Amino acid sequence: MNLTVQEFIEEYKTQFQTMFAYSYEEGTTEQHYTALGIFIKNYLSRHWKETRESYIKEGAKQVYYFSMEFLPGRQLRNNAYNLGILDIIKEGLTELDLSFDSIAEAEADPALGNGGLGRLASCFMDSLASLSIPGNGNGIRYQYGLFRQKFVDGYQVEVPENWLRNRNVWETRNNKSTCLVRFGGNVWLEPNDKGYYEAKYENTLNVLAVPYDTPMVGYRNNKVNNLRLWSAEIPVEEEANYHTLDEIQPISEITQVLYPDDSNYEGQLLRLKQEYFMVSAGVQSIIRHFRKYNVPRKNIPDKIAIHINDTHPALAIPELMRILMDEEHLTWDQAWEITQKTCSYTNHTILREALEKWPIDMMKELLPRIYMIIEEINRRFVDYHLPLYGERITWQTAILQNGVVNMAHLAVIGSHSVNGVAKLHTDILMSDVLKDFFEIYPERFNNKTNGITQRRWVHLANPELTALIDEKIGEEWKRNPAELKVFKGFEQDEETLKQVAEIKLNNKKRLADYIEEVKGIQVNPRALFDVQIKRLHAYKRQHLNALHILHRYLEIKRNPDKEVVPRVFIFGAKAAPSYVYAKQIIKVINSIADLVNNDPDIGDKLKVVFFENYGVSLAEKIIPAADIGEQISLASMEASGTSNMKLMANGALTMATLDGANIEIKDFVGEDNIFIFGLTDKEVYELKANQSYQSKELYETNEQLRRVLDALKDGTIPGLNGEGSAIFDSLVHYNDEYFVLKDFESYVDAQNRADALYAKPMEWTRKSLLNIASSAPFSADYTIKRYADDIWKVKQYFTGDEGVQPLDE
Ligand code: CJB
Repeated sequence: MNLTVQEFIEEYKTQFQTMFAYSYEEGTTEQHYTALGIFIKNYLSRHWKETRESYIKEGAKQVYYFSMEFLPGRQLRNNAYNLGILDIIKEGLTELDLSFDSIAEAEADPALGNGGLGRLASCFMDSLASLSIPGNGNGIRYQYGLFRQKFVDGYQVEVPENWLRNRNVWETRNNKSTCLVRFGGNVWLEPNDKGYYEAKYENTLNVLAVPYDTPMVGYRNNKVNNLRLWSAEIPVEEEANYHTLDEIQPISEITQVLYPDDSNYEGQLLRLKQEYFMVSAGVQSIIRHFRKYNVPRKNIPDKIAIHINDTHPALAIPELMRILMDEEHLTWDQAWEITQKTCSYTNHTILREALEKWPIDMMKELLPRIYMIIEEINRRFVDYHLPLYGERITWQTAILQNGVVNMAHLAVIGSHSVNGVAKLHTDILMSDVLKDFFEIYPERFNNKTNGITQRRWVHLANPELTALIDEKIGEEWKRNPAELKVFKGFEQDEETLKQVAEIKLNNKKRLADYIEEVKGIQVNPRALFDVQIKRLHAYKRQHLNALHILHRYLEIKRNPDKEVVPRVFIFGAKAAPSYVYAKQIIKVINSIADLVNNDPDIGDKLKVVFFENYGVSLAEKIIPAADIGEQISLASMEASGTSNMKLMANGALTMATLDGANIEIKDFVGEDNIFIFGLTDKEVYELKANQSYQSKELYETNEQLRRVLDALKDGTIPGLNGEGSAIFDSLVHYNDEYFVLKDFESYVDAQNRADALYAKPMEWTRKSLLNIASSAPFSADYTIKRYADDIWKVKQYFTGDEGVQPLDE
């Protein structure tokens, strides 16, 4: 199907008129977005159908990525690009006097996730399709996504995100594939005359799970995979039983809103309901689909891989057991073997507060049959391991402990593979967080360092840079990221360096205009753009960044005549609504911004910009314009990070602790081309173990630090209502849990090194180029290839000579 510009124009005009009964000239931008989205969806629908059919025809093993979060970002541009029709559409629209860019901005950005974990799931969807791997997403169609963030007087205020207000052009409601999910009631097992036990239910709450399917378009390979998001409804045959809104509430609330907590476990009944709802619907529909393969049930693991993205979907394990036993009538042992071979689990964090532990009573009441199965998994686990490993290890690894169901333990025991998301993180899982499991099942543990899709984060977000790379090394890198290293050959080429610098400057000018438009702050595009974009969390240490800004401010005030490298500090971060400390940090940074941006002594030397409502679309604007990417978590705490990869791929230099994937970034780019500072993970562990850290001593002995800390509470920063003091107290009086003060000096040092380098533009740009050229290993295509080969054992399905070629690392 080779669409021409003229064909597009004709078809688009007809399409518009058919939809709106107006001619296209009269359309609003929003209408054009809808018409264009539907045009593209129609265009890809044949591939969508053919891809699905070909997987069945080929008997292909399929992977199902179960995730409570997906952050796909806007899809119009991405889909058109991957289909290879973006330029044609742009040209066609220009001829019609329409702007593709403005139309694309009319799309709602579906915020169906909190942060890195959700975005990773979506990068993986893009890579699965682009590598021609049969891979599907399974998640929840939240009616309201992550809250929209506003700042009022510098405080975060949360507003509902009604992303479905206008029509979602990408989804297809699939009434044919609904299933029933049961909650509560009584369950018992009854022997029947066929020789097996039947599960009997009474008084259950029955919920209809309705799938909405969204195409996941592969990069120029005619492959379209499926993202299935489930929505909860009243079963049609039970509609007559529901009379009031209150009665409907227990059902409609299930898929109403995404929990806004990132790396934090809340233990609320509704969340458990959501998790089971998604998992049960997903597993039921997979097993139903499996029947199409017409192979014996013992072959389920040859045809299906279920991936558990963090513990949130870990109930897939008992749910698969339930279906195999209660509905497919397999024995426990048969079902268990299949389940373990089918399921695999990724851990995304070592934060204790994020590890899910559900009260047994809650689980028993909400999911009685599932709880029975978990109890039995646990009983068999303990019986088997007690004689082999003894009391300590067995009880520490049990699923049921002190009245709770430990979901990480369930996930490890029920899976054949457990992976971390960066080398250091996996090491910490094996040596600390899951070390007893590592002793029992060493063969299950493996590392899969995260990755990002260059298609969205470089090709589309940074078209000028992409064109430059194409010009210098050809286009092969787009299909085979390893080719990007050829770009390193240009590190001494002055002309290329000038072009790289100019592209960065252009991106910064665009961002500067945007900053002026939305924040009313004028920034100098030639200043160093220093970016920290991620969830607001104490371990990510946005407050360390804030202390450094304060330090700079005070220095400029003390030495107004000293030359400084001008900087614009850029933040984007949402805090969980109930996370008081994180919200205090937001307020303090906003107040520092007010102080700095309005001080006439400061001028262009220092500006602070905190964007509201950080998300995928904003990231696409900020990242190409960044000079420095801040990755300053306390070593050992950030499992991987992925903004570090996106920023590096766009030529930002990384300001980093030796944490998560920063370590691998350093290894690939070389330590001369990254700014490393701070404690190592080993030092952090030691300090914690010997309890020798006294943050107050640092405050008392380090004058520079004291000045900065005092500024938090002595009235230097306007508009604060105790937030500065709260942070001061946490750092000085409550012993600074995340070693902010301990790392402060070395951070300031690293920042000074950055200044010195920025003063030598060619040298800076050379390092920037080396970062771009060293970013290929962080392509999600590689990450996904490794998951496919090592964990899921799924193959790439090429048709003819189309498709992404096998990758050469
Ligand atoms: N992560 O975004 C989340 N949410 C969680 O609940 C737990 C972890 C993040 O996952 C990313 C993808 O693996 C990691 O890069 C990041 O370090 C981690 O915090």
